[in-house]
Amino acid sequence: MDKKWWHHLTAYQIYTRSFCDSNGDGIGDFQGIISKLDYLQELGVGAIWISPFNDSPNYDNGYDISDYYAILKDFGTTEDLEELVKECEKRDIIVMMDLVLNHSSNEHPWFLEAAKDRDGKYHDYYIWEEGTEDQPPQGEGAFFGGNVWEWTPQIQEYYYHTFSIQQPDLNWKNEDMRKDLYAMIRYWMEKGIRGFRMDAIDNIVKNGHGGNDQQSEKIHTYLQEMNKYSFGLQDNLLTVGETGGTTLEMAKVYSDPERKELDMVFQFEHVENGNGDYGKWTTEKYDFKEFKNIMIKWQEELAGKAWNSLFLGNHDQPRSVSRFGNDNPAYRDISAKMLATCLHMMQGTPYVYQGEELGMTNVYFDKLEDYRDIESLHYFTELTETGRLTPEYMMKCLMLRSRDNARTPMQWDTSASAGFTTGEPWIKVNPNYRQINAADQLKDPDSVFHYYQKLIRLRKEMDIIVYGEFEALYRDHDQIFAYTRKLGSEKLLTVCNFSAQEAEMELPETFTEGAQCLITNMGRKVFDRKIILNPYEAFVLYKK
Ligand code: TEU
Ligand code: CA
Repeated sequence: MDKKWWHHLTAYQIYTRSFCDSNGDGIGDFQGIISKLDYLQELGVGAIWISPFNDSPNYDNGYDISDYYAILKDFGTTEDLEELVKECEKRDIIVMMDLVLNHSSNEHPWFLEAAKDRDGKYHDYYIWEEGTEDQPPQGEGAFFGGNVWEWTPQIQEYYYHTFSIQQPDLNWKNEDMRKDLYAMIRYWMEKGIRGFRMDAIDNIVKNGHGGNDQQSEKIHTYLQEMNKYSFGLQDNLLTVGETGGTTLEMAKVYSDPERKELDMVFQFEHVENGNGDYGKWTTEKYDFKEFKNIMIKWQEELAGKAWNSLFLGNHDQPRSVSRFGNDNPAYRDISAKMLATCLHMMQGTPYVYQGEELGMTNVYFDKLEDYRDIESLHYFTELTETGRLTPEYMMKCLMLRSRDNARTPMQWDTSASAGFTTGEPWIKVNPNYRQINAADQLKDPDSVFHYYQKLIRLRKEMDIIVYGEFEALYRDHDQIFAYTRKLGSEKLLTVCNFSAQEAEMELPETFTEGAQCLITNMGRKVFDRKIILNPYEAFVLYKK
């Protein structure tokens, strides 16, 4: 694998709205981010991916863009963004922008024009189908509401939307539309943006039967074109595609450096494991062995061919410690560190979601009125009104799986609203901020924060973590996730106990003598041949 400037870095995802509010309006903003850059520098991250910051009516918190060139007023101005980029440069951090190119807002001027006039230039920027008001075309259910087809009385046509009614899909078959998007990307590159996360990018090709063709060859053609006319023009950018439907085979194609598409993609197999009849709306826990197999498979299969992205949480997922670890106060910190160990010693680029580095947990709102997320509110209505799930059961699902779990304000300190805002936060703060917050953890050398800091530093310093060959151990064990990495004569062993019970293991021969412990979440000092792992224990041994 050819070496790339970004191979040693760890990225950090900022959900701006919930990160830090500088002016007391209850909404996080750019000046808030700027005020926390020293914190991020101390953590050691090399990139920040910021959630969409373009103008938007915010039906889906910015994932519905009404002006690709303007900054959402809640977040600040273009000057604030420029200042953010500059301040990041000083700290060796690149700013990655979230590009929402599968759809725009229904308030985007393109759409307003398109919905007025069948013969106008912008009509073809979206996807239309004739029909009558009571007879929509054939189509699947939309992600956040109703059918994918929505009626427009004024021109007697249906438009297509993968997500909510307020998010009409752009028509990628239209070359003018594509060129307008590429020009927009170049505009942000000139503003100093050094990376892009491509939202829902494998939805841009439709299958002609009211659905998306996430396996289409055409997606690759468009990505190559986009690469050529925008981010590929500079070699100092970093790109990652959000590809919810990607298979291993597709991922290899997307991120094959030779093909000039994307640097890497987010795959979702590991976070979708355990889904049921109604997708993620279930109270079932994830299946550890399946999870492990999926993680191993991606490590093995992409090795030498393409690059992995590594994540356990983001703004669409519940908090990783609540989901894959154990957020009971007795195990919270330990299991958060264990999960981080498991992920950060793998090959690929780790993405830390804001607050994960503190071990922030699910908020478990038990009142529907506390939820803000369009997806949660939509599915609550749809699944309970059709009688598929009872309201009581659906509330339990929301508590475990709602995207709002990840969207409560960042917990900075013990002051009111966790130091996130001096005003009224747009979504309630998790009351556990008195126990879990950045200020306390910065003072404590054993905190989850300092553990992440160490993992991030190790990746920066050690080639073996970046390039070492991966080999899984204990594949069938139902508590232990263990693997080695090898680079030349160097060897690395990662051991994690994913359970609340002790687990017995034997150290591989090579590591029984002369190995150095790089990191441990329990301060283990003795590494005998036979080891009884404590609940959620993790360690990494290194041998030269
Ligand atoms: O998500 C795409 C996507 O497929 C998600 O709907 C995901 O499967 C779901 O949220 C899991 O519950 C992206 C963004 O990350 C998300 O925040 C947006 O709502 C969505 O696109 C539409 O832009
Ligand atoms: Ca604000």
